[in-house]
Amino acid sequence: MHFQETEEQSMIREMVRDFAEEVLAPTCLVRDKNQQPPLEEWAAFCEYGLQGITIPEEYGGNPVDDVTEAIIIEELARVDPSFSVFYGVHVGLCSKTIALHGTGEQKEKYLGMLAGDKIGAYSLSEAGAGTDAAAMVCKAKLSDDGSHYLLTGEKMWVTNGTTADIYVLFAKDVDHPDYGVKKHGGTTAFIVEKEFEGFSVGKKEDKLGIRSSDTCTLVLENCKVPVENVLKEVGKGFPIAMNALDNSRIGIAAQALGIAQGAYESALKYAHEREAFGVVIARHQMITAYLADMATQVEAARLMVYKAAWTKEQHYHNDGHRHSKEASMAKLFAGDTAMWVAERAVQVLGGYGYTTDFPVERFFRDAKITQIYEGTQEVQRLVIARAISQDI
Ligand code: COS
Repeated sequence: MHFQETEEQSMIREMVRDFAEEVLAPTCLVRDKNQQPPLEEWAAFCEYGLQGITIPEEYGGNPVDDVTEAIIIEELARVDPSFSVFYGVHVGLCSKTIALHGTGEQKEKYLGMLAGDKIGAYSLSEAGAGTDAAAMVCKAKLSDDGSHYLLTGEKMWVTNGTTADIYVLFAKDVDHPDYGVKKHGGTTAFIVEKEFEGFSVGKKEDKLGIRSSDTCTLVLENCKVPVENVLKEVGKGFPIAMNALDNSRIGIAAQALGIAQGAYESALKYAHEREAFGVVIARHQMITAYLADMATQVEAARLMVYKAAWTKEQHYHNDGHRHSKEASMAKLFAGDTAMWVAERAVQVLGGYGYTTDFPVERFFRDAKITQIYEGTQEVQRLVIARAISQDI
């Protein structure tokens, strides 16, 4: 066991950190205020080729290991949490899911685009099916001539929903033998293009945090999806959805880690500059203790996130086991750490921390979502509890 980054990981970390500080930092506050998606920044980021890290080389990608994926997301979130989730959904929930479950033709067609400048999204949740994903009611029905499915219903909480070109989207095939028998019966994963007939973008949410990442509903009105766009097999979509979440919960944990790191660094810097009672406030014992606790929590979260990413890598390549427990533990711990550290950071800055003059105010708002999306902290506890019960 060793805890050192590889040379390649350090090189990529440095490259992403430079990009985040030079390109994302100058615009992130304005984008946050205006709820403006980072499209220009995305185009600039695509120059590095890192949009294809979950895509095999034969389809135009530049694959990296799972720890490196976490490092990239962490570094983006350290400066701009909105951009990190924009990116994490593209590489994790969308591209990776197609890479894992797609046919040769699907990979040829869609991964090539996603390794280029097209944006990916993932759409599972609905108004009445967030935590209880199997309760989804969006329906799919095969056309009379068998050439396509017609999808109807409304999806919700879709990250990159307004900006994406390609969606991995879930609906239930009403003619599947398991439909209405099993709770998730008939659930099918489809690859949907924005231009498909009957597809439209609905309401865009006005959010507390990660405001430069767009979140919206999708409206499906007899949306026409060719049969060749079914991922894997009709009725086999629920495990695909769950596996995608196991993967991307590590991405959210990495985002939370980056938020905690960014908030901690802002507080540390401020505490060494700001004077009160004749000394910098970092020399006041209470602030010193806060900073020590923040540094410790961030480091503990980092260990859990990288361990979960490493476990995912081992399972995919070696034994095929699930990494649900490690992913949910990392997401649970790192999400709570992000919230706690961001709150402490605001406290260290006092009144200044409550203003938009310093980034801790944004980190504080952004941190909250890491306790909510990709399954609330309550869902993570449920997944962990189920996994540890199977261990005995
Ligand atoms: N990987 C692969 N397959 C999985 C899996 C995983 N991690 N977890 C469950 N499955 C499979 C099960 O094996 C089962 O398959 P069979 O019916 O063939 O036996 C099926 O999926 C149903 O599993 P289960 O009964 O455990 O599902 P539940 O309805 O109880 O759902 C939770 C469990 C709550 C964990 C799930 O609904 C969930 O993760 N919800 C949160 C969703 C979420 O994060 N949404 C927000 C972001 S997406 S926009």
